[in-house]
Amino acid sequence: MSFGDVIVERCCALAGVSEEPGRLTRRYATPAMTRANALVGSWMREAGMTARLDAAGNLVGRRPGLDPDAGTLLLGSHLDTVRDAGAFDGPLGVVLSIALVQRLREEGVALPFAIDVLGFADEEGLRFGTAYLGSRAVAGTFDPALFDVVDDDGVSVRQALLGFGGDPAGIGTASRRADAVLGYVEVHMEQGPVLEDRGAPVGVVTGIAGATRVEVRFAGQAGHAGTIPMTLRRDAAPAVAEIVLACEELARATEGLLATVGRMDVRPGAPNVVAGTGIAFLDVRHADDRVRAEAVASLRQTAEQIAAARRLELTWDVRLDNPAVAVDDRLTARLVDAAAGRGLAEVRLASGAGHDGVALAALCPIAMLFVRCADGLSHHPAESVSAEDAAVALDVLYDFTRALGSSSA
Ligand code: HGY
Ligand code: MN
Ligand code: MN
Repeated sequence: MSFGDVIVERCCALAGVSEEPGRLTRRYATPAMTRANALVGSWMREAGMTARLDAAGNLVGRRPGLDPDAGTLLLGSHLDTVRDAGAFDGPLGVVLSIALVQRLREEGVALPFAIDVLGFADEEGLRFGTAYLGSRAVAGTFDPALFDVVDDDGVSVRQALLGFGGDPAGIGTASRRADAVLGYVEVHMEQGPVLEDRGAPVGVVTGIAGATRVEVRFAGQAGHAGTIPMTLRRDAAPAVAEIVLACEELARATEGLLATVGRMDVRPGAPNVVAGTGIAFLDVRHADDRVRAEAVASLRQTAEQIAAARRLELTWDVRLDNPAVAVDDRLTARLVDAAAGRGLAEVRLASGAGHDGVALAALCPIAMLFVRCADGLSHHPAESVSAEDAAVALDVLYDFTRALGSSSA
């Protein structure tokens, strides 16, 4: 079986490891993640790596280098998923990096530096509304206040991590020293239509857009739907509807702005009860941080006006606020050279999606290689990457790594 076939087959096998029957959902520090780490860890060991869980719950596979002072190249991506996810968003980068190590071993390639393949534990932030819990720990930027954030069941990050076999008190041990890391290179499906449109199997990423996520909560008064006159209500449900539409309206009117409410909730959640609580989760993105910040400020003002007009209390809880992140020129040039060496046309593109590289950029130089995906579809069970394109991406990463090895020998 070709490496491309193995990569796709393993991503599909991993997609069967879910916390929900009939669809793929795998959240941070859950039993499904434990099962996923066990499966991916076995593939790491098959490739001759050691595999361990770090204090933050990331899976870490290691291939030592010849020279202990030559540092470590970090590869990988995330193993957690969104709800009702596809098989490739995250796992492709982890499984492909393991295939690289396997191929280096089979071809007897010795490198001065070590390679760590990281299976990050929380890129999507589905369970706690944050993101990058695992990669922030590796970068040394984990905010201890996050330990007290709770999920929908009232379980805190700290409790979840302890139950998962992590070590909240020792979270610092997951961080890397900047002078011991050569850089972080992530292979990821494009999650968009550009490569398919350009007829290119892979493309090199020029930068990652900034993103803000906010939990907007309106608090009013629950009550009987049949007895409370409309003029006396403090109904939180229409407030949620208004902020959702305000989001869409602002994004439609602002060039390049993407604003999404992918999750909303009204409580207590009974058809004959006026909602006392209304929650909307905003996701706001733009390539220019200034435009994104202005949009978030404008939406906050709108939420305040909605709350005042409806005599509701507003809570504006920013769960994530990441600036746009630049990729490293040198590492990126090496990826471009490796692709050119395979006769591939040079395609560069920006990433509207966030990635663990956003967190790792605080630690070390980062670069990303995108792989074409069918119909640009992602965050959807039908997302797919072909074995042929996975094989091309592996060739590029293989040449990149060997060239890095010979230049740092
Ligand atoms: O939401 C994102 O951009 C990424 O998929 N976590
Ligand atoms: Mn994703
Ligand atoms: Mn991803």
